[in-house]
Amino acid sequence: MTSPAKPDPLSRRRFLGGAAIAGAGLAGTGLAHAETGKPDPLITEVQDWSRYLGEGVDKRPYGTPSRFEKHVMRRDVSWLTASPESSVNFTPLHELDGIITPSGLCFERHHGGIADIEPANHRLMIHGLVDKPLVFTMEDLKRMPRQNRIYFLECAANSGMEWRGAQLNGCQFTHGMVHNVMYTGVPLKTLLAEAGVKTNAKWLLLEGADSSGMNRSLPLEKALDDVLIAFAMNGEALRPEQGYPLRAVIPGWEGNLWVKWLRRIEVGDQPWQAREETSKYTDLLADGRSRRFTFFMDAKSVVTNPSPQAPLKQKGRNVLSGLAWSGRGTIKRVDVTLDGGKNWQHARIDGPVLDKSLTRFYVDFDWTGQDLLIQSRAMDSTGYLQPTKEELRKIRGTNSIYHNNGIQTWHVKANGETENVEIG
Ligand SMILES: Nc1nc2c(c(=O)[nH]1)N[C@H]1C(S)=C(S)[C@@H](COP(=O)(O)O)O[C@H]1N2
Ligand SMILES: [Mo]
Repeated sequence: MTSPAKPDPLSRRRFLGGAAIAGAGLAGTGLAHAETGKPDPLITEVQDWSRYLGEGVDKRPYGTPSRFEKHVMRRDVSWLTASPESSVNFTPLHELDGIITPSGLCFERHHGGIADIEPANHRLMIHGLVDKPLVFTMEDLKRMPRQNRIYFLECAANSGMEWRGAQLNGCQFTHGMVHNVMYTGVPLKTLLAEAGVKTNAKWLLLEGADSSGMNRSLPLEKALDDVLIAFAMNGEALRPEQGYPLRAVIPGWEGNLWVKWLRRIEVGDQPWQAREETSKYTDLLADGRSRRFTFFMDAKSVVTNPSPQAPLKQKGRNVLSGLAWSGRGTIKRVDVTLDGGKNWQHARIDGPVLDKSLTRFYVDFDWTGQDLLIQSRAMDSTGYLQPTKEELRKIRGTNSIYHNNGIQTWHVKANGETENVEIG
Protein backbone atom coordinates (compact mmCIF):
# COMPACT_ATOMS: atom_id res chain seq x y z
CA MET A 1 0.00 0.00 0.00
CA THR A 2 2.09 2.91 -1.23
CA SER A 3 0.95 6.25 -2.54
CA PRO A 4 2.88 8.76 -4.63
CA ALA A 5 4.45 11.69 -2.79
CA LYS A 6 6.87 14.49 -3.47
CA PRO A 7 10.30 13.39 -4.63
CA ASP A 8 12.63 12.92 -1.70
CA PRO A 9 15.48 15.43 -2.17
CA LEU A 10 17.90 13.32 -0.15
CA SER A 11 17.58 10.16 -2.18
CA ARG A 12 17.54 12.19 -5.40
CA ARG A 13 20.78 13.87 -4.45
CA ARG A 14 22.39 10.53 -3.67
CA PHE A 15 21.12 9.17 -6.93
CA LEU A 16 22.60 12.05 -8.86
CA GLY A 17 25.78 11.51 -6.87
CA GLY A 18 26.44 8.61 -9.13
CA ALA A 19 25.51 5.30 -7.52
CA ALA A 20 24.83 2.60 -10.05
CA ILE A 21 21.40 1.42 -9.11
CA ALA A 22 19.44 -1.67 -9.80
CA GLY A 23 16.08 0.03 -9.23
CA ALA A 24 17.11 3.35 -10.73
CA GLY A 25 13.65 3.89 -12.13
CA LEU A 26 12.23 4.26 -8.63
CA ALA A 27 14.62 6.98 -7.56
CA GLY A 28 12.63 9.97 -8.60
CA THR A 29 9.22 8.73 -7.59
CA GLY A 30 9.74 9.13 -3.81
CA LEU A 31 7.50 6.23 -2.87
CA ALA A 32 5.73 6.74 0.43
CA HIS A 33 5.85 4.47 3.45
CA ALA A 34 2.72 2.36 3.82
CA GLU A 35 1.79 3.49 7.34
CA THR A 36 3.32 6.95 7.80
CA GLY A 37 2.70 8.24 4.29
CA LYS A 38 6.19 9.77 4.30
CA PRO A 39 8.70 9.12 1.54
CA ASP A 40 11.06 6.30 2.45
CA PRO A 41 14.55 6.68 0.98
CA LEU A 42 15.43 3.06 1.86
CA ILE A 43 13.45 1.85 -1.11
CA THR A 44 15.21 4.14 -3.60
CA GLU A 45 18.80 4.31 -2.34
CA VAL A 46 21.20 1.57 -3.28
CA GLN A 47 22.47 -0.19 -0.19
CA ASP A 48 25.81 -1.92 0.26
CA TRP A 49 24.19 -5.35 0.21
CA SER A 50 23.00 -4.66 -3.33
CA ARG A 51 26.28 -3.11 -4.42
CA TYR A 52 28.80 -5.77 -3.41
CA LEU A 53 29.06 -9.51 -3.83
CA GLY A 54 27.88 -11.48 -0.83
CA GLU A 55 29.69 -14.22 1.04
CA GLY A 56 30.30 -17.46 -0.85
CA VAL A 57 28.93 -20.92 -0.15
CA ASP A 58 32.25 -22.00 1.37
CA LYS A 59 32.00 -19.70 4.39
CA ARG A 60 29.28 -21.36 6.49
CA PRO A 61 29.45 -25.14 6.45
CA TYR A 62 27.02 -25.04 9.38
CA GLY A 63 24.66 -22.07 9.24
CA THR A 64 23.95 -19.57 12.01
CA PRO A 65 21.30 -16.83 12.32
CA SER A 66 21.84 -13.35 10.85
CA ARG A 67 24.25 -11.15 12.80
CA PHE A 68 21.30 -8.84 13.40
CA GLU A 69 19.55 -11.52 15.48
CA LYS A 70 22.18 -11.73 18.23
CA HIS A 71 19.69 -10.57 20.87
CA VAL A 72 17.68 -13.76 20.27
CA MET A 73 19.23 -16.00 22.88
CA ARG A 74 18.72 -18.19 25.90
CA ARG A 75 19.08 -16.21 29.12
CA ASP A 76 19.51 -17.21 32.74
CA VAL A 77 18.56 -15.48 35.99
CA SER A 78 21.82 -15.13 37.90
CA TRP A 79 20.37 -15.20 41.43
CA LEU A 80 18.26 -18.29 40.82
CA THR A 81 20.92 -20.97 41.29
CA ALA A 82 24.31 -21.26 42.98
CA SER A 83 26.30 -22.54 39.98
CA PRO A 84 25.86 -22.64 36.19
CA GLU A 85 26.43 -26.43 36.13
CA SER A 86 23.34 -27.10 38.22
CA SER A 87 21.09 -24.49 36.73
CA VAL A 88 18.64 -23.49 34.05
CA ASN A 89 18.35 -21.02 31.20
CA PHE A 90 15.21 -19.98 29.37
CA THR A 91 13.80 -20.18 25.83
CA PRO A 92 13.26 -16.69 24.31
CA LEU A 93 9.57 -17.34 23.60
CA HIS A 94 8.90 -13.69 22.71
CA GLU A 95 11.31 -13.92 19.74
CA LEU A 96 9.85 -17.09 18.22
CA ASP A 97 6.90 -17.95 16.03
CA GLY A 98 5.14 -21.07 14.79
CA ILE A 99 5.41 -24.13 17.03
CA ILE A 100 8.95 -25.51 16.59
CA THR A 101 11.70 -24.32 18.93
CA PRO A 102 15.01 -23.96 17.06
CA SER A 103 17.48 -26.43 18.59
CA GLY A 104 19.96 -23.74 19.65
CA LEU A 105 17.28 -21.87 21.61
CA CYS A 106 15.80 -24.77 23.59
CA PHE A 107 16.08 -23.99 27.31
CA GLU A 108 18.59 -26.14 29.21
CA ARG A 109 18.23 -27.62 32.64
CA HIS A 110 21.01 -29.73 34.06
CA HIS A 111 22.05 -30.92 37.49
CA GLY A 112 25.73 -31.60 36.77
CA GLY A 113 26.62 -29.79 33.57
CA ILE A 114 26.61 -31.15 30.01
CA ALA A 115 28.08 -34.64 29.64
CA ASP A 116 30.54 -34.82 26.72
CA ILE A 117 29.81 -38.30 25.36
CA GLU A 118 31.50 -40.01 22.43
CA PRO A 119 28.61 -41.89 20.79
CA ALA A 120 30.77 -44.89 19.85
CA ASN A 121 31.44 -45.40 23.57
CA HIS A 122 27.85 -44.89 24.73
CA ARG A 123 25.73 -47.84 25.85
CA LEU A 124 22.13 -48.28 26.95
CA MET A 125 21.51 -51.15 29.36
CA ILE A 126 18.10 -52.69 30.16
CA HIS A 127 18.06 -55.02 33.15
CA GLY A 128 16.15 -55.95 36.33
CA LEU A 129 12.85 -57.79 36.02
CA VAL A 130 13.46 -58.92 32.43
CA ASP A 131 13.98 -62.34 30.81
CA LYS A 132 17.11 -61.19 29.00
CA PRO A 133 19.19 -58.18 30.13
CA LEU A 134 20.37 -56.25 27.06
CA VAL A 135 23.04 -53.71 26.16
CA PHE A 136 22.54 -51.54 23.07
CA THR A 137 25.07 -49.46 21.17
CA MET A 138 23.93 -46.34 19.30
CA GLU A 139 24.33 -48.27 16.05
CA ASP A 140 22.08 -51.06 17.40
CA LEU A 141 19.37 -48.53 18.21
CA LYS A 142 19.57 -46.92 14.77
CA ARG A 143 18.85 -50.28 13.13
CA MET A 144 15.51 -50.60 14.96
CA PRO A 145 12.15 -49.26 13.68
CA ARG A 146 11.94 -45.56 14.56
CA GLN A 147 9.28 -42.86 14.82
CA ASN A 148 9.10 -39.07 14.39
CA ARG A 149 6.97 -37.11 16.88
CA ILE A 150 6.64 -33.45 17.89
CA TYR A 151 6.26 -32.92 21.64
CA PHE A 152 6.65 -30.11 24.15
CA LEU A 153 8.97 -30.58 27.12
CA GLU A 154 8.10 -28.38 30.10
CA CYS A 155 10.07 -28.36 33.35
CA ALA A 156 7.67 -28.76 36.28
CA ALA A 157 9.33 -25.66 37.78
CA ASN A 158 8.26 -23.47 34.85
CA SER A 159 6.47 -20.38 36.32
CA GLY A 160 7.60 -21.63 39.74
CA MET A 161 8.84 -18.20 40.77
CA GLU A 162 5.35 -16.74 40.36
CA TRP A 163 3.51 -18.60 43.14
CA ARG A 164 3.60 -15.68 45.60
CA GLY A 165 2.84 -12.99 43.04
CA ALA A 166 4.10 -11.50 39.80
CA GLN A 167 7.88 -11.51 39.85
CA LEU A 168 9.91 -11.91 36.66
CA ASN A 169 9.48 -9.41 33.85
CA GLY A 170 9.36 -11.39 30.63
CA CYS A 171 7.66 -14.49 29.25
CA GLN A 172 11.17 -15.85 28.64
CA PHE A 173 11.60 -16.02 32.43
CA THR A 174 8.02 -16.73 33.55
CA HIS A 175 7.29 -19.38 30.87
CA GLY A 176 10.57 -20.14 29.06
CA MET A 177 11.23 -23.56 30.60
CA VAL A 178 9.43 -25.13 27.67
CA HIS A 179 10.52 -26.21 24.21
CA ASN A 180 8.90 -28.07 21.34
CA VAL A 181 10.88 -30.09 18.82
CA MET A 182 10.50 -33.08 16.53
CA TYR A 183 12.15 -36.16 18.00
CA THR A 184 13.33 -39.24 16.17
CA GLY A 185 13.69 -42.37 18.22
CA VAL A 186 12.81 -45.96 18.97
CA PRO A 187 9.63 -46.64 21.00
CA LEU A 188 10.65 -47.86 24.46
CA LYS A 189 8.07 -50.63 24.19
CA THR A 190 10.08 -52.12 21.29
CA LEU A 191 13.20 -52.32 23.49
CA LEU A 192 11.25 -53.72 26.45
CA ALA A 193 9.65 -56.38 24.24
CA GLU A 194 13.11 -57.46 23.16
CA ALA A 195 14.28 -57.79 26.78
CA GLY A 196 11.02 -59.50 27.84
CA VAL A 197 9.44 -57.76 30.83
CA LYS A 198 8.49 -60.10 33.70
CA THR A 199 4.85 -60.24 34.79
CA ASN A 200 5.46 -58.64 38.20
CA ALA A 201 7.16 -55.57 36.65
CA LYS A 202 5.41 -52.23 37.35
CA TRP A 203 8.05 -49.49 37.32
CA LEU A 204 11.23 -48.51 35.49
CA LEU A 205 14.20 -46.51 36.69
CA LEU A 206 15.77 -44.27 34.04
CA GLU A 207 19.32 -43.10 34.69
CA GLY A 208 21.59 -40.57 32.97
CA ALA A 209 25.32 -40.86 32.28
CA ASP A 210 26.03 -37.25 33.32
CA SER A 211 27.99 -36.41 36.49
CA SER A 212 24.70 -36.04 38.42
CA GLY A 213 23.61 -39.54 37.32
CA MET A 214 20.10 -38.15 37.44
CA ASN A 215 17.41 -40.83 37.76
CA ARG A 216 13.64 -41.07 37.92
CA SER A 217 11.02 -43.80 38.38
CA LEU A 218 8.56 -44.22 35.51
CA PRO A 219 5.37 -46.32 35.58
CA LEU A 220 5.63 -49.27 33.14
CA GLU A 221 2.22 -48.36 31.73
CA LYS A 222 3.57 -45.05 30.37
CA ALA A 223 6.70 -46.77 29.02
CA LEU A 224 4.48 -49.15 27.02
CA ASP A 225 2.36 -46.27 25.75
CA ASP A 226 4.23 -43.45 23.95
CA VAL A 227 7.75 -43.11 25.41
CA LEU A 228 10.53 -42.73 22.83
CA ILE A 229 14.24 -43.33 23.23
CA ALA A 230 15.38 -40.47 20.99
CA PHE A 231 18.66 -39.83 19.24
CA ALA A 232 17.62 -36.89 17.04
CA MET A 233 15.81 -33.57 17.40
CA ASN A 234 14.64 -31.34 14.56
CA GLY A 235 16.14 -33.72 12.05
CA GLU A 236 19.72 -33.88 13.35
CA ALA A 237 21.52 -35.52 16.26
CA LEU A 238 20.42 -34.32 19.71
CA ARG A 239 22.37 -31.28 20.91
CA PRO A 240 24.84 -32.03 23.73
CA GLU A 241 22.78 -29.93 26.15
CA GLN A 242 19.62 -31.88 25.23
CA GLY A 243 21.19 -35.27 26.04
CA TYR A 244 23.45 -36.26 23.11
CA PRO A 245 23.56 -39.01 22.07
CA LEU A 246 20.38 -40.42 23.73
CA ARG A 247 17.47 -39.14 25.79
CA ALA A 248 14.11 -40.30 27.05
CA VAL A 249 11.02 -38.56 25.61
CA ILE A 250 8.06 -38.82 28.01
CA PRO A 251 5.22 -37.03 26.16
CA GLY A 252 3.04 -34.70 28.23
CA TRP A 253 4.83 -35.48 31.51
CA GLU A 254 7.11 -33.22 33.54
CA GLY A 255 10.53 -32.46 32.02
CA ASN A 256 12.47 -34.00 34.90
CA LEU A 257 11.41 -37.48 33.71
CA TRP A 258 12.97 -36.92 30.30
CA VAL A 259 16.36 -38.33 31.34
CA LYS A 260 19.20 -37.05 29.15
CA TRP A 261 22.42 -38.92 28.31
CA LEU A 262 20.32 -42.04 29.02
CA ARG A 263 22.48 -45.06 29.89
CA ARG A 264 20.41 -47.40 32.05
CA ILE A 265 16.83 -48.64 32.40
CA GLU A 266 16.11 -50.92 35.32
CA VAL A 267 12.80 -52.77 35.49
CA GLY A 268 11.29 -53.19 38.98
CA ASP A 269 8.04 -53.64 40.86
CA GLN A 270 7.94 -50.33 42.77
CA PRO A 271 9.24 -46.77 42.49
CA TRP A 272 12.80 -46.11 43.66
CA GLN A 273 12.04 -42.94 45.68
CA ALA A 274 14.96 -41.15 44.03
CA ARG A 275 16.03 -37.67 45.13
CA GLU A 276 14.24 -36.05 42.19
CA GLU A 277 10.88 -37.57 43.20
CA THR A 278 11.08 -37.12 46.97
CA SER A 279 13.06 -34.06 48.02
CA LYS A 280 12.35 -32.46 44.63
CA TYR A 281 9.43 -32.51 42.19
CA THR A 282 6.78 -33.12 44.83
CA ASP A 283 4.06 -30.51 45.38
CA LEU A 284 3.69 -29.02 48.85
CA LEU A 285 -0.03 -28.41 49.41
CA ALA A 286 -1.80 -25.65 51.36
CA ASP A 287 -2.49 -28.06 54.25
CA GLY A 288 1.21 -28.96 54.63
CA ARG A 289 1.01 -32.38 53.00
CA SER A 290 3.00 -33.22 49.86
CA ARG A 291 1.68 -34.65 46.63
CA ARG A 292 3.88 -37.32 45.03
CA PHE A 293 4.25 -38.06 41.34
CA THR A 294 2.50 -35.20 39.61
CA PHE A 295 3.48 -36.53 36.22
CA PHE A 296 1.10 -34.69 33.88
CA MET A 297 1.67 -31.13 32.72
CA ASP A 298 -1.82 -29.63 32.69
CA ALA A 299 -3.12 -27.23 30.05
CA LYS A 300 -1.37 -23.87 30.01
CA SER A 301 -0.92 -20.87 27.73
CA VAL A 302 0.92 -17.56 27.57
CA VAL A 303 0.79 -14.50 25.37
CA THR A 304 4.34 -14.13 24.05
CA ASN A 305 3.72 -10.84 22.18
CA PRO A 306 3.14 -8.31 23.54
CA SER A 307 5.02 -9.11 26.75
CA PRO A 308 7.56 -7.26 28.93
CA GLN A 309 10.49 -7.99 26.58
CA ALA A 310 8.33 -7.29 23.52
CA PRO A 311 6.34 -4.11 24.19
CA LEU A 312 3.76 -2.67 21.79
CA LYS A 313 5.48 -0.22 19.46
CA GLN A 314 2.69 1.35 17.49
CA LYS A 315 -1.00 2.13 17.67
CA GLY A 316 -3.36 0.69 15.08
CA ARG A 317 -2.86 -2.69 13.48
CA ASN A 318 -1.15 -5.23 15.76
CA VAL A 319 -0.77 -8.98 16.15
CA LEU A 320 -1.10 -10.61 19.55
CA SER A 321 0.64 -13.98 19.53
CA GLY A 322 0.91 -16.81 22.02
CA LEU A 323 1.42 -20.48 22.81
CA ALA A 324 -0.86 -23.08 24.38
CA TRP A 325 -0.17 -26.71 25.31
CA SER A 326 -1.50 -29.62 27.34
CA GLY A 327 0.10 -32.82 28.58
CA ARG A 328 -3.27 -34.53 28.35
CA GLY A 329 -4.02 -34.10 24.66
CA THR A 330 -4.52 -31.39 22.05
CA ILE A 331 -5.53 -27.74 22.44
CA LYS A 332 -9.18 -27.30 21.61
CA ARG A 333 -9.62 -23.56 22.19
CA VAL A 334 -7.75 -20.53 23.47
CA ASP A 335 -9.62 -17.54 24.93
CA VAL A 336 -7.98 -14.11 25.09
CA THR A 337 -9.03 -11.00 27.00
CA LEU A 338 -7.57 -7.52 26.49
CA ASP A 339 -9.45 -5.92 29.40
CA GLY A 340 -8.60 -8.08 32.38
CA GLY A 341 -11.35 -10.63 31.90
CA LYS A 342 -14.43 -8.46 31.20
CA ASN A 343 -14.60 -9.64 27.60
CA TRP A 344 -13.12 -12.84 26.15
CA GLN A 345 -12.71 -13.77 22.51
CA HIS A 346 -11.61 -16.95 20.80
CA ALA A 347 -8.04 -16.69 19.56
CA ARG A 348 -7.22 -17.73 16.00
CA ILE A 349 -5.24 -20.95 16.10
CA ASP A 350 -2.84 -21.31 13.18
CA GLY A 351 -0.52 -24.13 12.22
CA PRO A 352 -0.56 -27.76 13.29
CA VAL A 353 -2.64 -28.71 16.36
CA LEU A 354 -0.80 -31.78 17.62
CA ASP A 355 -1.09 -34.05 20.62
CA LYS A 356 1.10 -32.87 23.56
CA SER A 357 2.68 -30.16 21.43
CA LEU A 358 2.88 -26.38 21.58
CA THR A 359 0.05 -24.78 19.59
CA ARG A 360 0.28 -21.24 18.17
CA PHE A 361 -2.55 -18.72 18.51
CA TYR A 362 -3.14 -15.15 17.37
CA VAL A 363 -5.51 -12.24 17.93
CA ASP A 364 -5.33 -9.62 15.20
CA PHE A 365 -6.35 -6.36 16.87
CA ASP A 366 -6.28 -2.57 16.69
CA TRP A 367 -4.62 -0.76 19.55
CA THR A 368 -6.03 2.69 20.21
CA GLY A 369 -3.40 3.41 22.87
CA GLN A 370 -5.47 2.51 25.92
CA ASP A 371 -4.13 0.40 28.81
CA LEU A 372 -4.57 -3.33 28.22
CA LEU A 373 -4.74 -6.21 30.71
CA ILE A 374 -3.98 -9.20 28.53
CA GLN A 375 -4.66 -12.81 29.53
CA SER A 376 -5.00 -16.09 27.67
CA ARG A 377 -6.65 -19.28 28.86
CA ALA A 378 -6.34 -22.66 27.16
CA MET A 379 -8.87 -25.47 26.96
CA ASP A 380 -7.64 -28.94 26.04
CA SER A 381 -9.28 -31.94 24.39
CA THR A 382 -10.38 -33.32 27.80
CA GLY A 383 -12.47 -30.14 28.34
CA TYR A 384 -10.12 -28.91 31.12
CA LEU A 385 -9.87 -25.12 31.30
CA GLN A 386 -6.63 -23.44 32.45
CA PRO A 387 -7.25 -22.08 36.00
CA THR A 388 -6.58 -18.64 37.45
CA LYS A 389 -3.64 -18.32 39.84
CA GLU A 390 -6.11 -17.72 42.69
CA GLU A 391 -7.95 -20.96 41.91
CA LEU A 392 -4.63 -22.81 41.99
CA ARG A 393 -3.55 -21.22 45.27
CA LYS A 394 -6.77 -22.36 46.96
CA ILE A 395 -5.61 -25.96 46.55
CA ARG A 396 -1.87 -25.56 46.41
CA GLY A 397 -1.15 -22.66 48.79
CA THR A 398 1.85 -20.42 48.10
CA ASN A 399 4.74 -22.67 49.18
CA SER A 400 4.64 -24.62 45.94
CA ILE A 401 7.31 -24.49 43.27
CA TYR A 402 6.13 -26.91 40.63
CA HIS A 403 3.13 -27.21 38.30
CA ASN A 404 2.02 -23.59 38.17
CA ASN A 405 -0.25 -23.43 35.10
CA GLY A 406 -2.21 -20.37 36.25
CA ILE A 407 -3.40 -17.66 33.86
CA GLN A 408 -0.72 -14.99 33.19
CA THR A 409 -1.56 -11.26 33.04
CA TRP A 410 0.40 -8.62 31.12
CA HIS A 411 -0.32 -4.93 31.65
CA VAL A 412 0.27 -2.88 28.49
CA LYS A 413 0.56 0.83 29.37
CA ALA A 414 -0.28 3.81 27.17
CA ASN A 415 3.36 4.08 26.04
CA GLY A 416 3.36 0.41 25.04
CA GLU A 417 5.59 -0.70 27.91
CA THR A 418 4.40 -4.05 29.23
CA GLU A 419 4.64 -5.47 32.73
CA ASN A 420 4.03 -8.74 34.58
CA VAL A 421 1.10 -8.10 36.97
CA GLU A 422 -1.66 -9.92 38.79
CA ILE A 423 -5.23 -8.74 39.04
CA GLY A 424 -7.63 -9.70 41.83
N1 LIG B 1 20.65 -36.92 32.99
C1 LIG B 1 19.91 -35.84 33.23
N2 LIG B 1 18.70 -35.77 32.67
C2 LIG B 1 17.92 -34.69 32.90
C3 LIG B 1 18.35 -33.63 33.73
C4 LIG B 1 19.66 -33.72 34.27
O1 LIG B 1 20.15 -32.85 34.98
N3 LIG B 1 20.42 -34.86 34.00
N4 LIG B 1 17.49 -32.57 33.98
C5 LIG B 1 16.06 -32.86 33.85
C6 LIG B 1 15.19 -31.72 33.97
S1 LIG B 1 14.84 -31.16 35.54
C7 LIG B 1 14.53 -31.19 32.89
S2 LIG B 1 13.37 -29.98 33.05
C8 LIG B 1 14.85 -31.63 31.52
C9 LIG B 1 15.36 -30.45 30.70
O2 LIG B 1 15.61 -30.81 29.39
P1 LIG B 1 16.37 -29.80 28.41
O3 LIG B 1 17.69 -29.45 29.03
O4 LIG B 1 16.44 -30.48 27.11
O5 LIG B 1 15.52 -28.57 28.32
O6 LIG B 1 15.83 -32.65 31.48
C10 LIG B 1 15.75 -33.58 32.54
N5 LIG B 1 16.68 -34.64 32.31
MO1 LIG C 1 12.99 -29.73 35.43
